[in-house]
Amino acid sequence: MITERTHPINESPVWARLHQHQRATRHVHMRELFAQDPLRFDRHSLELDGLLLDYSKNRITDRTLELLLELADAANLGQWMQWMHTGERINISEKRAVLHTALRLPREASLLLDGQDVVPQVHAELDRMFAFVEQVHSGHWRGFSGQQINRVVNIGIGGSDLGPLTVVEALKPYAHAGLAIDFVSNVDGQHLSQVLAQCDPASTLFIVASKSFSTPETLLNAQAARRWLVTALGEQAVSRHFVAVSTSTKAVRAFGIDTANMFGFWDWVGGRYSVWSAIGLPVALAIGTDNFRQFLAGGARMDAHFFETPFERNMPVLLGLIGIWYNTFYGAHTHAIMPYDHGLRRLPAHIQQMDMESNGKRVGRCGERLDFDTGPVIWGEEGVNSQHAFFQLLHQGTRLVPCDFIVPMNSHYPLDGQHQVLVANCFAQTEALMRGKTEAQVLQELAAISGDELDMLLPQKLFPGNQPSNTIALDQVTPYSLGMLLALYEHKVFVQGAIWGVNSFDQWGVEYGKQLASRLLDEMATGDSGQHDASTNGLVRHYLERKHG
Ligand code: G6Q
Repeated sequence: MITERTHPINESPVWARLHQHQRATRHVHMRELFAQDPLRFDRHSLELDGLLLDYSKNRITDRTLELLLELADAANLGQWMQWMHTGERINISEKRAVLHTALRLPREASLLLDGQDVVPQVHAELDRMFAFVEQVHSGHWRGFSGQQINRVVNIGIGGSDLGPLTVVEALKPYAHAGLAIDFVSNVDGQHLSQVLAQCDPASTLFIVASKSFSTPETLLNAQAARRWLVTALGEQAVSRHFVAVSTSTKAVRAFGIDTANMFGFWDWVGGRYSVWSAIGLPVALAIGTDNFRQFLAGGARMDAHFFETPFERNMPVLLGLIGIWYNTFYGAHTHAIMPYDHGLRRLPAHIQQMDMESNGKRVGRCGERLDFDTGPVIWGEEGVNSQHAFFQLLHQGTRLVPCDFIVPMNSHYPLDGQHQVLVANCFAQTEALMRGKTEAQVLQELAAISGDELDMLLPQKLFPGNQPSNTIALDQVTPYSLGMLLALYEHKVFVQGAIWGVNSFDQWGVEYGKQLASRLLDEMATGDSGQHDASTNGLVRHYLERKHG
């Protein structure tokens, strides 16, 4: 097992050299870099199977990249990639391998974990899942009273929700006709109630998705859905209307779901990396098995690129390093993700979870304290809409906010040239953020004004520019390209975690959250306002006094 404590990366000589380099180059404007090098786009963009990554609009020079690549070597990135790839237990605190990439391996591949080949297990489970999907689609799997299933409700939260939800939304153009898919995650009764109001019990299938099968929000929603179904159709209907996805057969059985209707996965698949496993069941039901295979193939294509390409041409490595350049050496606290595609609107939330749960850590892999900032705050919204909302701050605020723009070159819904408007908006934003608007330009615009009014308006109409962005252009959002895109971000997060020296695959903060509410719940049930701080005690008392009934 890998437990060897290494020197924190900020003690490596290249760390100090990167700080010096940042101080020496921080006033260089990207406008100058583009002016000096007409081939900057060609030199700083990469293409892989219809996915273009343009990273030229970044505050980087050849020297920056050289130093960042040295940083990757100093952190032993290649070794960590190899360890992940071959199933070493790199999730040290939980003593687990990290093998979501094995979920995307072709049937003929092989990968040994503790002497056992995991690939046949992965494909056996995929085959079971695909057979089930075919049964539902063909109408062989029917509801208890003989009706065909026309609505699926996935009950899960966190990794058992966001990944599949993002993919189902993004791939709506591939949706199987006659099957609606809903997702219920929040324990707030609104969520389930509003979805159930749309459902007919006789034709609804529930997927209870939980790796642990012990997450209270999911189990409470699942129990409520079960009561709703039993009230309408009786106890015997449960086995035709409930399936489970989990790593725990015992917990699924204890909940009362027939384990013949359970699809499994393994402890070496982290929740936020699990959409490629049986957690992807709602995706497979939505888009069909061939499309799901394409999604896996896209992920596998990015894996091959990641594991086999030299770092200087490796998309996830470059994205990770450039992110570290801003986060660590410029002190940028956040990173924005802007999909210019309505279907991809949940992508920022999915990447937010993937990144912030993985790298939101303050200690190193072996528990050592880290004296530098790690994972950034990831945020974002769909493009165009956000231009009319928060882009003001990006253009003229005081903060450095690196952005990723994600845009398909072709739409499934082109609507008379509207897609071109979308693409033009996306590119124009990246240009404006990079270029800004100079004093000379503003003076020209304000030629008719002078004196105090000019003094007042001039600074307000200036745009500093030099705001960095990456643009990821997909030929079209397809199962394959989406697979590549998600795997690209998974590996970017891995690269950053490996360099900062954190364990990107545990999540004690989430576990803590799971424990916190239970004590308060007990106290609320007994009417005891508890022994907390004055604020928490006061809030509990307030709730107990004000709640109806
Ligand atoms: C993901 C996290 C977390 C998890 C949820 C749901 O990596 O571990 O978001 O997915 O807490 O957990 P279960 O799938 O076990 O219900």
